[in-house]
Amino acid sequence: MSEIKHQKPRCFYGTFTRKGQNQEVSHYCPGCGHGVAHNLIAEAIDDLGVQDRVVFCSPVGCSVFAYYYFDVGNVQCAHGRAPAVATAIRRSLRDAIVISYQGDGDLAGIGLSNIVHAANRGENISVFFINNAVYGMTGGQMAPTTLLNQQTLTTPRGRNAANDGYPIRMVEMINTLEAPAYIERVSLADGPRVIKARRAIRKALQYQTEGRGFSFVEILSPCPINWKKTPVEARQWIINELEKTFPVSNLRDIPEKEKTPPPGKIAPTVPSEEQILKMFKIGEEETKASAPPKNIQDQGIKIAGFGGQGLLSAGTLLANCAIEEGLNTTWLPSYGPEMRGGTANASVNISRDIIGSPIIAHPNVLVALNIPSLDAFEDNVEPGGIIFVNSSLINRKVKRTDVKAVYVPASDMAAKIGVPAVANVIIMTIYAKMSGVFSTETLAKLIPKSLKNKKNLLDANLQAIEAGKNFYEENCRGEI
Ligand SMILES: Cc1ncc(C[n+]2csc(CCOP(=O)(O)OP(=O)(O)O)c2C)c(N)n1
Ligand code: SF4
Repeated sequence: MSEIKHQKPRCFYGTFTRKGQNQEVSHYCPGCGHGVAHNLIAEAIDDLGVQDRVVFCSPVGCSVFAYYYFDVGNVQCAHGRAPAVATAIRRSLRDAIVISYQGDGDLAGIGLSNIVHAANRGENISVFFINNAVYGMTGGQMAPTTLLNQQTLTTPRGRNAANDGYPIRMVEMINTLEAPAYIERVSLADGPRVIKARRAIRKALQYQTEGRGFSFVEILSPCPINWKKTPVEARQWIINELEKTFPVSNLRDIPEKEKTPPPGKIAPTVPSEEQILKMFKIGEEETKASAPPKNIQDQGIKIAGFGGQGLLSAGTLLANCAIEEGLNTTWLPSYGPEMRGGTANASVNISRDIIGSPIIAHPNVLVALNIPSLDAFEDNVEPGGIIFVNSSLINRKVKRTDVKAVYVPASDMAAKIGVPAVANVIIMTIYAKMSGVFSTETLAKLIPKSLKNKKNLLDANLQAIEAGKNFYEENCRGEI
């Protein structure tokens, strides 16, 4: 009986069943390098006997359908983000063999920062980088790795350094980083080269099983259809042209014992249950509700104003008051593109029930600290809601007639106290008195905690609470 020397890798599916026409054949073009690279990876997985442990992070690009071929775990990642996804899998599934398989548009274009940082952290993953010098799937546009003078859909006269920059050499760039364990560029241009590629792929996976850290294998791969060449011409072009800019070579191969410490073996990054409880202060006395939940209506509060008006910390103070009263809460900050002086807002939900989303499209309470905030959010307030207007800075009236407007000269009152940022505390005190969601005693109790290293402002904050209470007594009592 004759011995079978070569057969379809076991970790490929028996049939490549896909949606649509021609279901059971490969979706790659004739002569494409992706199929060869897949085969080499599949053989290595078989050889190492790790099929059950492999999680394949497939990219956006022609190889997006890798999950139709590999009978392993698969996550189809957002464009360029496979190294970040692979990192998460690496750190949460200790036994997984994690592959990040990416094209040049995916890895060196849209996801460049992802791969650099994963390499720099020395994640114990194997990256297979298919460099075919074009964006294949979308029809052959210029990629970061397109050669100078190479004609593509978007460089019909050839890539020109002055307009388009130079080809990016990824293995050389990764080789500037300290952490990676293994870096090699290989080619699929002919048989001997494919055998070397096979070895490199196998080594990258083998090293991962040994916990050596980050491996990066760049694979020069034909894309005959977009290069407008026959499969044979495409392979010749790799040797004649592509390999000149991207020389095939092993740039790094660090023996295990020389890696100190091997990044794959550093301290556990998944926190223990005890650490998680501590992180979120679960079970600590100070976060325990001091009162049973109040019977309140759900509150969706938006505090909006200039960055620097203290509205984001006012939001956290509000949320902490709710927690103190035994209620559920969320706090979601939103910053404008500018920093100090730009617009910002904080959304705070408060409820007796579990809160599904921190987003508040229609607040029932709006605190508008400046005109742009009133302009932006007035129309979104729920009918029957309240708008607190900082009338020191807003010289117009609320246009809506189906909401309650409370005009508080909060900035002027805060200026009298001597600390402009306490304007929020004045309004929050009035809100607390009107709504009954939390008491002003709770507010006063939590203020020292919220001030952290600004304890000198404690007195001003307590004065602000008194000013808010007085304002409520004089202007709002009995209105709600
Ligand atoms: C966020 C996002 N931007 C752009 C696209 C369009 N797109 C799909 S595939 C692709 C290029 C893929 O090229 P490459 O990574 O080189 O892989 P190849 O197809 O050559 O294997 C682009 C730009 C997309 N799907 N998603
Ligand atoms: S377009 Fe290029 S990379 Fe994509 S399947 Fe066809 S030959 Fe392969």
